[in-house]
Amino acid sequence: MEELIDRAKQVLENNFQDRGFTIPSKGLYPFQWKWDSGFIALGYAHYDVKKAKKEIQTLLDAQWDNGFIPHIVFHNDSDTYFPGPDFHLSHLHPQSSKKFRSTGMTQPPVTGFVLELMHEIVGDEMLDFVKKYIDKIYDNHVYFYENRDVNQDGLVYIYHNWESGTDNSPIWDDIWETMNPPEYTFERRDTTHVDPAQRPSKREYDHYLHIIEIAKAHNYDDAKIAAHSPFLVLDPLFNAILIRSNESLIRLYELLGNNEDKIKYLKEKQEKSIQSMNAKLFNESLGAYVHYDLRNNAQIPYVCSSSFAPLFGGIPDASRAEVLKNTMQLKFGGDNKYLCASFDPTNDRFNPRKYWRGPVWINMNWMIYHGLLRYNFHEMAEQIRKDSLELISKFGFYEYFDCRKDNPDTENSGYGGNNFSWSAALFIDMLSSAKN
Ligand code: 9WN
Repeated sequence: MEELIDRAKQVLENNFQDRGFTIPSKGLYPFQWKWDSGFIALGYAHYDVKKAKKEIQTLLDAQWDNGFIPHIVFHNDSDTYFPGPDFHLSHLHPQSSKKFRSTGMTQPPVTGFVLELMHEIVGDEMLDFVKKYIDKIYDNHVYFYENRDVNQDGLVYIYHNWESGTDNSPIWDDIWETMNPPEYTFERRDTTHVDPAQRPSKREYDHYLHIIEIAKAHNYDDAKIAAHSPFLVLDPLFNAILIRSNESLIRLYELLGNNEDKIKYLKEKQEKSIQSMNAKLFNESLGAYVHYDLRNNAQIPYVCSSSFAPLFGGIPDASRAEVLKNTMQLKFGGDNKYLCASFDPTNDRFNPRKYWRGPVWINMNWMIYHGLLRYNFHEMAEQIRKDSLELISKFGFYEYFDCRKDNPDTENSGYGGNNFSWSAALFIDMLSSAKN
């Protein structure tokens, strides 16, 4: 394992950029991504505090005046990725960063819980950093609640599948059916780095680009997006992460003292968010949390790895948590599968090789692991941690992995980008949590 830890550090080292941030994977993802940076900082926190801080700082440097933190920050130019800054045109929004070009969409708000865990890993040496940056993260949460909580029920919307982080999940298939975007002409770059069988299709990209064109036509205005975007979803993963990060901000503000107003605001939102999550996003017959389509005013009735993220946010009560664990065991578990597939392996839409349509992702496993621990499901937590470490040890620091233990297609079940930063960073974190 020591040798693998060194290799994990090497992956991060090689992906680290002079400007102080870490790319997810060479060639395939040449910029800074929001939720990647959070997971990457957790890895660094175990052995290079300076880099851990820098990772978060470079991300927050690109925050907009309205508190928004973009999903990609284009610190540098690169022609290995599409769509880049010239497509996204973040300057269309009047409050966008004047210093950095970025996308006009966001990603799951991990920075709150990351800040708390960095403090936990490093100790009080982190307090000055926490003090300096916590308000920026708080502003990001206020941004969500004031601009994206359309029903005022504590649940915030995403307007693009790239905001979910689970980009081509079968969850979105029914939404694509409601749209008929033009056939755009563009040059894909991802499929020059990765086998196209493991990536989204051209037609899926047409949908992705079309939603951005609509948002751009409204200068990325949140209210107009809420009114006009064909994609408007309440995502259990995104909201569970917001809730988990609220909790961290509350605890950190309590530790710092003198922040009563902010604590009060967060606690009020927290209570409402948890209530609504349980009332609106739980599907009794599936025994899992599901997505909710705001355009259609209906749940999207499929189980995927995001369905278990509420455990990480402490959202279900004990008996509902038990139901969730059993659903995971029944549909995603068993002797011939690694936990946890990104989409229900018993469903027709499951594809074990394609991006978010089935493969195992290490960041999801890391959140589910902590969620299971939170509810004292020690055996299953240990299973998911072991599976994650085994997948990496056997196949390498890949972006995603086949969940089939007896994969007939290939000897290497590692897919997507290799030397992928969050797989390396969370490998380091999961190994160290075993020692604790
Ligand atoms: C679009 C960087 C990102 C991750 C996402 C993952 C993938 C991008 C892409 O890579 O998405 O954001 O081009 O496919 O799905 O979760 O943050 O690693």
